[in-house]
Amino acid sequence: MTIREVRVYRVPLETQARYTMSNSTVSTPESTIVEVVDSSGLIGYGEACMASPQFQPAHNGGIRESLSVLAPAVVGLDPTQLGVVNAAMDTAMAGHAEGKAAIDIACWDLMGKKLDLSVVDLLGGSRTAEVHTYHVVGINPPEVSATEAIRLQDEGLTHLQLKAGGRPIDEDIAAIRAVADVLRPETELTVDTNRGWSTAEAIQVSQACADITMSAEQPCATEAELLQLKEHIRHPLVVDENATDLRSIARMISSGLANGFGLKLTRVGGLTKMRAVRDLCMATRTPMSSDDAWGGDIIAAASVALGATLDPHFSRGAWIAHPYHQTHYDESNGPRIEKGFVTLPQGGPGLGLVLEDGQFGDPVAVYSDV
Ligand code: 0XW
Ligand code: MG
Repeated sequence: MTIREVRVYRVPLETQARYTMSNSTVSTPESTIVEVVDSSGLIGYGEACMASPQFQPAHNGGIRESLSVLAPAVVGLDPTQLGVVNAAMDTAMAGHAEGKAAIDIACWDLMGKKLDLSVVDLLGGSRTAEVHTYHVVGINPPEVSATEAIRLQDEGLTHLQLKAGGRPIDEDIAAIRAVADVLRPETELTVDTNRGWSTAEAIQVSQACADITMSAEQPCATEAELLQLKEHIRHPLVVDENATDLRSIARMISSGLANGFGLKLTRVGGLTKMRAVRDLCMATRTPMSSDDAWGGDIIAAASVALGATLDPHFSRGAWIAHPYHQTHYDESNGPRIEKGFVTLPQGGPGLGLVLEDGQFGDPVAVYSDV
């Protein structure tokens, strides 16, 4: 079994429920879908989609360009030998974890289809009956955020991620207080600043909200700043944007900096690399989420598959972009959120999605062994 062809597609995702982060607004990102085709004609699917040009240092057009180097490096390899596939991509090109992730995920899907097993089973099996998710409450006036928090809890959400940053901290503090006032006992609150505060601002907000049970996610831009503020803040620190690979994650666990992580499959380079991160986080009892920046059913299915394999006690859930856009590649099996939990696709082996040959239109590029 070898990789015969890699096809690349560009798929815009119409976003209706726009949301704002400290430094960006998500509008209509263009997803990149990858089909990895083996010598028997079986197809595995992968996907990478950046939410905005600011969140993750990658560009949707750049992901497709990176595939012009990465795809030829894997054509002819056995897609089930994921160590070899990943080593070939890392040798061909430094960085560009997003393009590597799309190919890696497609190989997992292909391997599942070949072996008639789900990706969840290939990753070690499900540790939970249901994978919980969290929902973003965007940057808004306090009363708007509180109303949104009430609506989401009415829908069954028990994990809320309130965005902050990019405005005077008094406004952030007022929004945190307004949301905290309407939180139900079972709801967990994370305040995610997406790198938006200075260390002084992060310390001031944390101290002003010392009476509120919440976590502070990525309050400042760099690991050095997080180290500086760590001993002065009153809340557990969750690292997102600075958690880029196994090495940085290991360092932030062993230094005691991170109390948890918001992890993105495409930022660490796919399921193979995320599996190693998962094992490290679970061995060190460090909570993590299994998310991505944005995207459709394929990346959502991969995120929830890995999310299902986490020890529930140390799982921060799996985030998917679906509630924010209306696109499903597979109407019946695409992951959906029901009462705060994400459904796992049940359409068959691999990622569990049923996708039609040709449904993404004409490929923007094809890399093959002929
Ligand atoms: C909410 N997310 C998982 C998706 C967005 O793109 C950003 C991210 C976060 O936690 O910052
Ligand atoms: Mg975050």
